[in-house]
Amino acid sequence: TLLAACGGGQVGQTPAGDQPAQQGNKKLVLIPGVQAEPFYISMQCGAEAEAKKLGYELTTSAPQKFDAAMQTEKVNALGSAPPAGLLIAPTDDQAMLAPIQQVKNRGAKIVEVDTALKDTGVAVSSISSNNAEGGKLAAQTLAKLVGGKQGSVLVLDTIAGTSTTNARAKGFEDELKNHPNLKSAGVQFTQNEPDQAAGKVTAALASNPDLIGIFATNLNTGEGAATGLRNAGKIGQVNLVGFDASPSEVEGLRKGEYQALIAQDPAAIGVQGVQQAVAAIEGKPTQRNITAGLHSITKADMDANAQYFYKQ
Ligand code: T6T
Repeated sequence: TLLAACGGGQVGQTPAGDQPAQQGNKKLVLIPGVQAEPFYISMQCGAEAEAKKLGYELTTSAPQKFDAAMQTEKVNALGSAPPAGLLIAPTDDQAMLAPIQQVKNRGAKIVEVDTALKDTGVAVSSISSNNAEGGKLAAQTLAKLVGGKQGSVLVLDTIAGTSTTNARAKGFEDELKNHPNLKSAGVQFTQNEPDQAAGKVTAALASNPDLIGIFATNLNTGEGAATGLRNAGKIGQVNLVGFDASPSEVEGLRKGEYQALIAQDPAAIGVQGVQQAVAAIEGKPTQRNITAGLHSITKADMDANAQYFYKQ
């Protein structure tokens, strides 16, 4: 479990009067992809504040690693009397289907936050960035950064089956076709481990001497990419476009290790996740798909965009 440094946010009062429908079960559980990670901490902060506002109690139960087996244990631990609502970021778009379906069968309303299952029939709502669009935005940002220069570009994805980063990589590769000066050096999986990402960068630099850009599809791939470039003395020579805006990525942007970051709005995903879960529990209308905002940030405009930086 993690203690989020949520601080500060205005938390509303429990509404008096209105009694929600379901037999007094006011419990919500958030199961993020992994513990102690700024994206999910920011999501948790948003979710906790909104739950409090709506008179619900939200607890978070996070796996130690971004791993479907570890996340399945957390889901199974909800047992036979699950919360009224489960907000979950499935770490695998197929392997997490059966355990989540079981919680649903036991009466919980399921809301997907960030990642999603392939099977769209389980959750009442999914709240996510437009990840394909984020990948496209990353390619356009990179194209702008290199000007007309020719060269190859590498994509660092996390794990096959992670709906979000897989969609970002695909969105990026699709958009590359509109920039003939940029040649794809391929998409590499990194198991969401910074060390693996660093190793893939070292290898790509060796096999592609013309490497001019890297798209890191999330926080850990970005941190690993920066390490790989640093080790090779290539910081600033190879443009690094990252995804997310963790404190360490923001620091990297300031130092010139990243040339741009595509920030998500994880707190808004948490807030809307709670709203959808509560609506479903109380028999009110829900919205099947909700898209959260994305923001491309460079060093030049980073101070004006500080509201998009994640909490730790
Ligand atoms: O990029 C986010 C999230 O959107 C993705 O699904 C997994 O990685 C992060 O949590 C960042 O590490």
